[in-house]
Amino acid sequence: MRTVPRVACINDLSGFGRCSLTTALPVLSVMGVQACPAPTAVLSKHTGFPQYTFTDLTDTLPAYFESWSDLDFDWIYSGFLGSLGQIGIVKQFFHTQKQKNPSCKVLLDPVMGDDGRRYSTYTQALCDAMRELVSEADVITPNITEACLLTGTEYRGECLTEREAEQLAEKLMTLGCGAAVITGIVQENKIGNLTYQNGASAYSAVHRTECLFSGTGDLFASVLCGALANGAALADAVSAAGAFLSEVTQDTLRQNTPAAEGVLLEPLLYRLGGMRFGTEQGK
Ligand code: PXL
Repeated sequence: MRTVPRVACINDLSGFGRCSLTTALPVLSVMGVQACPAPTAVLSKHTGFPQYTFTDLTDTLPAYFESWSDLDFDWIYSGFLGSLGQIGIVKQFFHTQKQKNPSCKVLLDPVMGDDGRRYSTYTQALCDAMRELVSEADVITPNITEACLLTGTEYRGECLTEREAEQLAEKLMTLGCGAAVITGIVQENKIGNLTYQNGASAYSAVHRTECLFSGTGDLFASVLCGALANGAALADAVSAAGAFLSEVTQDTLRQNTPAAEGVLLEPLLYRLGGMRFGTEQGK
């Protein structure tokens, strides 16, 4: 590992609403990770707002990645993919990078929907292609909606028992990923994440706020990525991300800001800078 781990962040740039790259870049930087953005689309606001502009950058990506072919990354963190062609290009980038550096790992956040619904830009064909991309990932972080879309499971709300979540994770594992973290599992006043790796699952939960803020999945995956890139074991990275998210959402709720503007991570970002993680070795 380099002194400063290097991560390729494939995600959109949304000018307003705290999500994707505007979340990933500050989080990774404060965690001591070099975050290299590859923007998949530029939006004036994220798609949760009533109006926004959307500029698809698929055509720019092949040359962008080609110019990165002399670089190698410790992790690739892939988020919102805005078109079908993009998924193929990203898959090729995974292959090229893994060939260059066999220890390069892929964290894939299959950003497809939330609360039982697909995002407005997300077609069935995109869902199918995302399912294939999952097979290339070392770790995936779907919420329940995304886990259902990926596995063809009927969505029955955010409340799942640990056993139901484990069964959903087992289905995800059949898609070929190395590990799966299902986020946002609701149990009464708690919200939890189920991690499935090496044939076993672990569940951890934190206090839940009533309000559903935009971009929480991006914040979770970004902190997770920062921890993993620093050598944390997956279970420790999941706990760190869950705990940080809980703090930030509770703080945001007190400020009473519109849910679409996302969680107010700025005042608490500095806390991520103090986190220290052990290495995977010996765990
Ligand atoms: O937070 C996920 C996300 C990422 N990128 C874009 C989005 C959303 C959710 O609405 O619209 C563009």
